[in-house]
Amino acid sequence: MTERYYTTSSAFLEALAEAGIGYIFANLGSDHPGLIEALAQAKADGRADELPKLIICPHETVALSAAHAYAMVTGEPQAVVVHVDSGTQNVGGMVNNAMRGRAPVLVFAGTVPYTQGGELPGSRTEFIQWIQDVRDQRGILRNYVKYDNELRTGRNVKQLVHRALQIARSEPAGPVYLTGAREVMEERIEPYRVDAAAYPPVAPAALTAEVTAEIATALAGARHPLIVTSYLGRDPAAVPSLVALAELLAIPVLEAMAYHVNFPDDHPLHAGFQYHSTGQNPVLAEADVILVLDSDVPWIPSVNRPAGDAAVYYVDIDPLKSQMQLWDVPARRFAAANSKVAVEQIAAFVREHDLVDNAVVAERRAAAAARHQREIDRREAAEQPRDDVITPEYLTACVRRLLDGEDAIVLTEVVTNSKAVAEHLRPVRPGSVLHHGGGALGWSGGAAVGAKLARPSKTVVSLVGDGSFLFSVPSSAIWVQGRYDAPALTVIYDNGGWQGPKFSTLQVHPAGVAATTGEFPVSLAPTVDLPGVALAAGAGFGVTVTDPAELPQVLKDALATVQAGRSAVVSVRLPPV
Ligand SMILES: Cc1ncc(C[n+]2csc(CCOP(=O)(O)OP(=O)(O)O)c2C)c(N)n1
Ligand SMILES: [Mg+2]
Repeated sequence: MTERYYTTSSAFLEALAEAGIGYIFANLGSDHPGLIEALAQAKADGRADELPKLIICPHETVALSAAHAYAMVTGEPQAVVVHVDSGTQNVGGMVNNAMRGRAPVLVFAGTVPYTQGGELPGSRTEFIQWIQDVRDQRGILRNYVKYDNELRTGRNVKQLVHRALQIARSEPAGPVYLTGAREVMEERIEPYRVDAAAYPPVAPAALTAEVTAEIATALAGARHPLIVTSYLGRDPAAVPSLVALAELLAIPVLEAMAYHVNFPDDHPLHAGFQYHSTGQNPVLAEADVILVLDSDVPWIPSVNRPAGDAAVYYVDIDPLKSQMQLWDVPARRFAAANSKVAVEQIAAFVREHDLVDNAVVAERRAAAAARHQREIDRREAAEQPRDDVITPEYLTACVRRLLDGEDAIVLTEVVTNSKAVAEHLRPVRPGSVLHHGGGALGWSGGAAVGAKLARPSKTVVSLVGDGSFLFSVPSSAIWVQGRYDAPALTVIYDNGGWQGPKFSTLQVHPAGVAATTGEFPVSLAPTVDLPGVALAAGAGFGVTVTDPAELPQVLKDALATVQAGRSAVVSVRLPPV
């Protein structure tokens, strides 16, 4: 027996701190007495600052999305602690988001004790420990994590934490899952140290010289080269490198299913945003050489695809999407590389080999600039206010003007209004817009907490659909925002329901009975008082807006509330689904 109280739980918490983790987003249960005792012990010893701070989240959706957004903003993982199988199931869809969004997060859950007669400290004491005893708890998350393992002793818990974090942080980054039984977490051990610096993420991968030459030569020789990207801007430092390559050869950049600032929207080479299209994109059709950089879905071939003879080059750290069952994008070359490194290599090759044909480049630049200007004119017309309704375009323009000059991080979860938001928010600052990158709605409430804790000096704004707002467990999210001094402005694009499934039905059955009778079960009437939910959970401001003329002032008042330290929710009524 050691002198000092020190258990697996103490070592686990120390390892997180030694790895640079400042926050544990936690929802606790009967599996956590070891952690609770270790934290209390550290506080009693005056060492609380040496361990991560617990952020209590009344719902696990909030916990994981907060850790996800924190990692997106900083590049650094945080931890999530949840309760056995039940809490693990409640992180639910948010782990799909962390996986697809390539966010490093360490999720830990206890398991029920494996002794029942008091054989070991931590042995079963509560009936629920039989009820929560399932065959494969780790299997709940195995579809979504890069690594899962069970802590079996405190004597190597630090090595396992660092290994899990090293895997989580290495590209493609993603969540990892550890479990530990109550007896293991109670095990008394000798304090020990492990050097966290010896577990760095894998260094960025580069293109080979041959592939660099092949892509650079193809782009330089193309008549209509095109770059398609979806999430290169997850690394804000990659954006200037992409701009440099695009400018060098006057290559237009098309953002496909993009929710980040991959390329500044005000740049003449910005070739627009491609979301769920119903028709062929002319820029894509015209291209003869296409470099796809960091994209899961560069186009949807049933509605929109490149010309059959276009030469496609695919660069992504995971170019074959081995975690997707069906994925089929024919290309001339696939290369696994860090996209920032790759575009810098391609640009360097072009310069070193003097591949720029100035006349061709100038002509292309002029054509792109003219197209960009037409696009800006079209958007300006679309965002003009109307007397009768608030359009998503006008609403987004109001948000853009509100945030002009503001150092803001904008989280988006607006589903069918994604294109309107991208086109009218017109973001230019890399890293200023975040989206989970996954398939599960309900991220933005918790994500706002993570973004604000990561960058306390910034203003955090969430733009969300009404359905997405309800998915995000708003009572829990707003409460956490209030308790941990992480205020956010939430603007709800309230179209009274779920436009998404209606859109899907119309795509498959454009002239079906649902379409002709209007029988779509997607309305969320009678309307929930969405700002009222937020007010009840502690928000300082909650208003529903129906009048286009009132909108700018309400948004200003809401922002002022956030800047004074309390969360604000503005629900804006759009034409109903
Ligand atoms: C967790 C989860 N459940 C269900 C869905 C399916 N889904 C996709 S879009 C959508 C509607 C979302 O509503 P809202 O946020 O109001 O956006 P809108 O479709 O109205 O633009 C739903 C339910 C999902 N993506 N994630
Ligand atoms: Mg909606």
